[in-house]
Amino acid sequence: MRIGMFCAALLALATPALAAGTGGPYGWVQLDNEKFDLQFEQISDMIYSIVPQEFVFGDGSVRVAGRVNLDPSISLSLVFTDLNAPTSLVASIAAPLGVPIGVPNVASSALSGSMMDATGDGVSLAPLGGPVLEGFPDLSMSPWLGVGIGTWEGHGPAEGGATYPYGPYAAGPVAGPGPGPWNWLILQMAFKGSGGGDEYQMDGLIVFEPGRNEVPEPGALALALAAVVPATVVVRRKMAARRAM
Ligand SMILES: [Ca+2]
Repeated sequence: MRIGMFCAALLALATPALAAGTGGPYGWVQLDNEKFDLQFEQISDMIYSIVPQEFVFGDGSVRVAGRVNLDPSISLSLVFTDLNAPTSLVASIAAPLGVPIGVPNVASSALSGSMMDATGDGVSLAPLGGPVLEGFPDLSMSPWLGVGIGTWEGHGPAEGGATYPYGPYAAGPVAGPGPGPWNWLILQMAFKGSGGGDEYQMDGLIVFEPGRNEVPEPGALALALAAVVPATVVVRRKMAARRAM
């Protein structure tokens, strides 16, 4: 029941943009009912970067960075400032696979971040009915890759500016879905903030590995995780520069 409700919610949020495919990866970030498309820059045959930029919404702002490997994996780093009332954020990135993936296959995920309580009245991060981060192998957003991670976390009143870690969470490697062949990898991150200027810094990663009978070594996930860091550093540097101004 709960899974069904979550899928329905994801479909309602995700279907319009994901219906409009192009040759490369594409994606968007949405706050409540307001949405912006992400921009991508091709680095090599299989690698794209998510162009680091800031989107200013009526109820907050989101800075993004990240990387898409059509081989495939997707990393997304974002910083979300939630102004006014609590706001729902959904970010979705779809990558066409360089080579379709059948079975067997394996999937992994990782998610970590932090949350800052702007005014000291408490801060929370709430999933929108399912995991904060999940991957999908098809534009229909079904099935899941089975590596959904990220749960509710919150903290009560404290000093304004108090910052707390979120996670870290990780899942996999696990056997991914069949039968395929799958032609897409989709990363979706979705959660609700606590408003009032509270700020969320999130790093998410989804890895989908084709054609292996054995799950990859944990070290492979660690290496992939390391690729997330530079994107985050870019965002943090930009934020630091802005604050210094
Ligand atoms: Ca707060």
